[in-house]
Amino acid sequence: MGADGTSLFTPEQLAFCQALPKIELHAHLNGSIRPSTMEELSQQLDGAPISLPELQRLIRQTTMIGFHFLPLPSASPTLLLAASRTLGECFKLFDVIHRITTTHEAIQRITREVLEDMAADNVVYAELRTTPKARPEQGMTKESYLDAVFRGIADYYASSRRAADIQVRLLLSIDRRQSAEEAMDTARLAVQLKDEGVAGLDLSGNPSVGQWGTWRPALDYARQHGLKVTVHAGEVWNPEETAAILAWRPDRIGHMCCLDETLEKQLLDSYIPLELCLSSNVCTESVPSYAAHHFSAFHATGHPVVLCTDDTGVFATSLSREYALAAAAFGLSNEQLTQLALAAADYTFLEPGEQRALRERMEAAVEVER
Ligand code: 6MZ
Repeated sequence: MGADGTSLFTPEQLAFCQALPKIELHAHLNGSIRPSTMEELSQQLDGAPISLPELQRLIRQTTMIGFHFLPLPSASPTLLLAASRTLGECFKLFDVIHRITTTHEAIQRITREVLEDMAADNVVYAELRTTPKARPEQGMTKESYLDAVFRGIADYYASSRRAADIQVRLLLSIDRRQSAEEAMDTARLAVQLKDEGVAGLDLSGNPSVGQWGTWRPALDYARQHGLKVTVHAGEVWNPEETAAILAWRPDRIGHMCCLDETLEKQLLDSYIPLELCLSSNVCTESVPSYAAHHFSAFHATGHPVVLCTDDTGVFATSLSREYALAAAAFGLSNEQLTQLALAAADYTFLEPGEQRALRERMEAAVEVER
């Protein structure tokens, strides 16, 4: 198996998945940064520039993993991060990424590029999530951070010939390192920006940090004000928290790798849609292998599941690649892959009429391919 996992599926499987119109419901903005942009931004920092060697050193030091240049057929040699780091190492890497994406310009740029990459991968609808950040030393408030994200989206629509192909909504993330007050600020901001394309709130961040009770009032507030809520749960073994999250009934749940029989039954009974990220879970060792991933068991029971990428930049993946991995690991037919992609429309945080329109648009695109 290559470091990028390409030998895990056939070129035909990947080509089919690339042609499939797809929905991305779990993608973190900063984790989806292009590695080439990461390298460039690291060299453009004012004040304390981080050169590539320094960045590599930092990454090796924090994750014991280096960069690998892999030649890709359609592009110049591309910088990929080797896959396989534990969750703790992964969160140190996010801190490194956050050190090089501190300006409004950087946030605007990575937002545009993430949308370009998704559109090129035939993603027709995306809910992009990010933690609004205040950086007083950069003159950045949570509001101005989000303005930069909105400008990045506008830049994408202004510059792309295929602009109409991808519809975007934002989810604001609460980081588990944040206090109840900071979480509430983010929830208020999300409610204020409902008409600007913010569809919901997300709880994410290092799963070994913090307590569910801290952020729950903010999630309650968002829900009471008509926003949808998705929560990362069960990324590590924490049965009390996972049970409490299930009892709260988020509109969607991410990961759910670490479950016992009771929790699994509770989840199945809840029918809450699951956002599943194969590469992320395998790379961080939240699950032992693709073949052992819980996608298969949940999909087989008819539980609502949607394949997502999590962090394309960190895990060197794309949504097509995630579909191809699932095709190969679980023996999914092209028809099953198509139904999986179409079903995701029902789990978006769009209004029911918008969900139907999205599904019809996807069905029309699938017909053209047939
Ligand atoms: C939990 C994750 C994550 O918000 O700065 N994030 N949270 N589990 C994961 N699995 C690997 N991957 C990413 O994007 C980066 C942030 O998203 C969350 C972390 O809080 C990370 O700092 P933004 O755009």
